[in-house]
Amino acid sequence: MQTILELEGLSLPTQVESFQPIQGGYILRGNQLVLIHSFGYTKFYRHGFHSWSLSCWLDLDCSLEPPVVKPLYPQFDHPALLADYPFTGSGVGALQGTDGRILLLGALGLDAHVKADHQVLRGSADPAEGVITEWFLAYGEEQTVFARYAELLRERLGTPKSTHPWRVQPPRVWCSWYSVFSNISEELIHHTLAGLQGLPFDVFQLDDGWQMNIGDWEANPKFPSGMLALARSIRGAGYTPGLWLAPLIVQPKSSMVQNHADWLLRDGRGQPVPAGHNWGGLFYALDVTLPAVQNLLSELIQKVVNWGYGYLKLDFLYAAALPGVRHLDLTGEAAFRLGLEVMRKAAGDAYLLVCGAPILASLGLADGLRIGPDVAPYWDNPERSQHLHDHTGPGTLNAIRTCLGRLWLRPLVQIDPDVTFFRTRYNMLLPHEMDLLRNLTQITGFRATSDLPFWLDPGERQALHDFLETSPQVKRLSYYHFQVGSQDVDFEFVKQL
Ligand code: 9PG
Repeated sequence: MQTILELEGLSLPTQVESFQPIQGGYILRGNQLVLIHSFGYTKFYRHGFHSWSLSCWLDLDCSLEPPVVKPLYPQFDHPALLADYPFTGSGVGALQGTDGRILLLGALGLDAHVKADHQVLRGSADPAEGVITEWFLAYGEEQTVFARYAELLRERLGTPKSTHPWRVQPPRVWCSWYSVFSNISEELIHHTLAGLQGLPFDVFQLDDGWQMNIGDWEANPKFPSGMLALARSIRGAGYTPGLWLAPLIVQPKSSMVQNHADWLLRDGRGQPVPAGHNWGGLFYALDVTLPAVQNLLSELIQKVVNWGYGYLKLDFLYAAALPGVRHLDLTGEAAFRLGLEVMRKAAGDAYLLVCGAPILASLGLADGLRIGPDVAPYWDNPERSQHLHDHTGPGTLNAIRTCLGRLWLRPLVQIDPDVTFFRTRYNMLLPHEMDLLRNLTQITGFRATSDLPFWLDPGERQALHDFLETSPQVKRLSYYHFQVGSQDVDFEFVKQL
């Protein structure tokens, strides 16, 4: 039906199946919504598909070009959002009104996209047959409107049921990735554990580099004593063992692909769906709607939990939500959520940090959610950001920008901005850049680092110690401005794209 919605002094010609006022705005129903606005070339809030995807406010008249490198597209964003890049949103989008307030359109279900131009705000959803998607529409102060949207999402998607003390205060994590990347070994882990003694971390997390292949989740020859023995050593040192896995993707050389090619997510022509390019080649996604794949996921998670890992970083999860033809007739995010539910159940009380993960579809199941791209010990890589138009690549600027755009998720899930740095060794960040990242971490409350203890001088080690011991008061003064303890923090630089 066509109607004119009256909202906080706005009159919005709208095409919708039905609508109903609710505290703070309207609930709209429809799989193809059209709203005519009169804001012209204003600012648009874009919300990317998964952890690494660009999320920030953009000028509708800016000329942000789509990323250049096509084989990496799945790692950047959802294909439907890249097709109309950049004025698209996964689940939610918003426009700034002439008085500075914002008009938010946010789906309350999965597999929904928002799109805008200087005249129209659209919502489109692709739910299961016969289902009509519900949306929240509101006009108001940015923080109020996002808070109300988050509340409605929580009613629909829940929050994790865990009674773990980490529900109150996220764990403090040492992660191996941002110092040695995949060059981890049993020896280095033992050496690092010894060096960390006295630093109040909760979790010691091994990242990528321990496994045989992506898809073959057994220890490689760099871990001759095996993963169970390693977990014992980590626990013996006083930390909860943490482990990285990418359970929903597979490398072509993995025994999983060799033996079970029928488990791969496929396109309409029966070809495996490429899920990205990394580890020296392309990789594929699993069809998580297959009972055999669900068994495999359940067994994998139980196996690593039984080894003794109580904190699992589940990475590259977006792959299972890509468009494709599935055993069950489910759309991408709904299928992914089914897979995550299976892993949640198998994990029991273990903490699940999801990464490279579809955002809305992870809510209520994940304990922690990475909300931005990888940080790096440098500010930006202009070859990638400027010349290849990719703002999802590793770098501190990219990470800060997208994390800032996702702070509204904090009431729903623990939000992980990625690690922060204390070392000056092997680090090109300037002191004020390190400060900005550290302040972002305090704003999210999720504290982690990858610095090797023997890279830190005594002052840096002390700074890390203090950081782990204190949580300063945080006040958001505006979208870009914060007070963190006694420091005024200005993130306005992220506007420059
Ligand atoms: C391990 C890492 C770390 C890191 C994750 C993830 O090719 N890519 O586009 C690409 C994107 C992200 C990425 C790696 C590759 O990082 O975010 O914390 O766990 O995997 O491989």
